[in-house]
Amino acid sequence: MEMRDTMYVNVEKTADGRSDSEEHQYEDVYENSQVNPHHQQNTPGASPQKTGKRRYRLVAVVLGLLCVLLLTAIILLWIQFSAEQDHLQSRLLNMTNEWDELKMYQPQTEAEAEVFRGVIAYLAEAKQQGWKLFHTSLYHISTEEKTWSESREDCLGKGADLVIINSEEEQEFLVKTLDKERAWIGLIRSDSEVAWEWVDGSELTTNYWSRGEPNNHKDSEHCAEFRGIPIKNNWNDRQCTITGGWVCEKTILN
Ligand code: MMA
Ligand code: CA
Repeated sequence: MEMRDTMYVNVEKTADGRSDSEEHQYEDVYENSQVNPHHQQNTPGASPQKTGKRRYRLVAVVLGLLCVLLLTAIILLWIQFSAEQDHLQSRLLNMTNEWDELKMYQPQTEAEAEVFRGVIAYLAEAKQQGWKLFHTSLYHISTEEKTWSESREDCLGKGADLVIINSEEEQEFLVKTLDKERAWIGLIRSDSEVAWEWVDGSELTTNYWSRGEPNNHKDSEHCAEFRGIPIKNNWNDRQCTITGGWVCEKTILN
């Protein structure tokens, strides 16, 4: 008897506890319903009972191997999944406040988890390129100096536009982020007689002009900037053709 057979028989007898006579009953039933008439020719000299037993064992061994394979696959997938989770976790932990909030988000379905993974990947990439996340927007502070129009061109080229300030929180975030740096914002008027307008065409409602601004100095100031003073009301109107830093903004929604 082969080693494999020995092992199998031992397992069979201890694991399912069936008596020897019961075992033979099963084998007889199996033997009688046998559909392959050539089977016995494959094992000349073997008794019909022995042949049936072998086939029965073969089926059991194959099923056993399949179980082992399946279990291995499940374990491997599980290991891979937890490694991915750990990676995401550690990556998110390195990020700032906004990211701390984001990582608390618990996707409810697999489809949602998929979208969440996409968002995380997109934001991680943006962060590497110097974008800062605040609420649902990404902000990019220039390292060069350009005129207002050139600045806007740069933002459009980045899939963004010059920043539009819609809330006090956003203004405070930008004041804090820019600190003493001057920077163009997406606020302009085509001439001295018309109202200020944001780059998306919306009218200016809440403003954060510095005291005494906009003064349209020398009747030539039609573009708005953060004037480089870290206080809440720090906008100034300035000549559009002067060069300065700028802030781009793009939404993460869509
Ligand atoms: C002053 C003030 C501003 C004006 C700039 C132009 C330094 O600030 O008059 O309103 O826009 O000068 O340089
Ligand atoms: Ca001014």
